[in-house]
Amino acid sequence: MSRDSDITINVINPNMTETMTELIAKAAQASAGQRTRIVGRTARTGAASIEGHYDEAIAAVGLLREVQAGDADGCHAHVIACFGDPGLLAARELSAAPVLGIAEAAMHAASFVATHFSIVTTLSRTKVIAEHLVRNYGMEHHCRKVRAVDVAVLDLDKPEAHVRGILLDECRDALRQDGIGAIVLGCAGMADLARDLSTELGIPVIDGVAAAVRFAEALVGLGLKTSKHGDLAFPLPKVRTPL
Ligand code: 2AL
Repeated sequence: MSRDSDITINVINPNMTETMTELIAKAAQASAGQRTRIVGRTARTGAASIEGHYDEAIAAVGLLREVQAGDADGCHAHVIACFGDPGLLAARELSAAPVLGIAEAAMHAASFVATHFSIVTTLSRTKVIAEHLVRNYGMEHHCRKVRAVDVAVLDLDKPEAHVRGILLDECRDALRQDGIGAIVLGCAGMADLARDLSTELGIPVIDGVAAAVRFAEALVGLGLKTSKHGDLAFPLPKVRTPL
């Protein structure tokens, strides 16, 4: 069993935008235990931002490559820092270390602190991705609504996009209309906003990067690894395109 101080977490941004990886790694380190080391990695192939099914599909291979790199470096756990959790189950097949998706982590965290939550994501076209995940993760009883602010992922850090104000308005609408006790932020690029929004709104606002990092620490601390019995066993040896 590892102590907190021994843990290295591989936080992978599956989109190709380095500035976003920096924001994510900073948020991950800020939420991590004092002596947990965060390694931020960026996918080298795929898309600049992930905002649809096609982007998710082409991002998956780049993501898997960074899982493999993290394993080679001896990381104790992996975090997929994109709200669609692209390639999550494939990553769990590839690695024996725990792999957490930020959507799955955020929804579980929300369900621990509120009976109902809503998700506030980026573009409307990505809502269906979050809705599918809600069903896949058995969260239909907890998630009241998936909302979108129609800000593109790569505009989130642009001052002229006024993201804080737009998110606050959407969260306030969710609070008034959805019968919820918590908000889940639906993009890794919103990681730096959760704390401030939570203070402003007076309810838990959950960033999946922080939640996944803390859950990863807990799983490593418990000595739990990804099961290699059944569907998450290492991929069968066969002819394949190398990663
Ligand atoms: C995301 C995310 O977290 N990173 C990315 O590129 N796209 N999710 C989203 N809903 O826009």
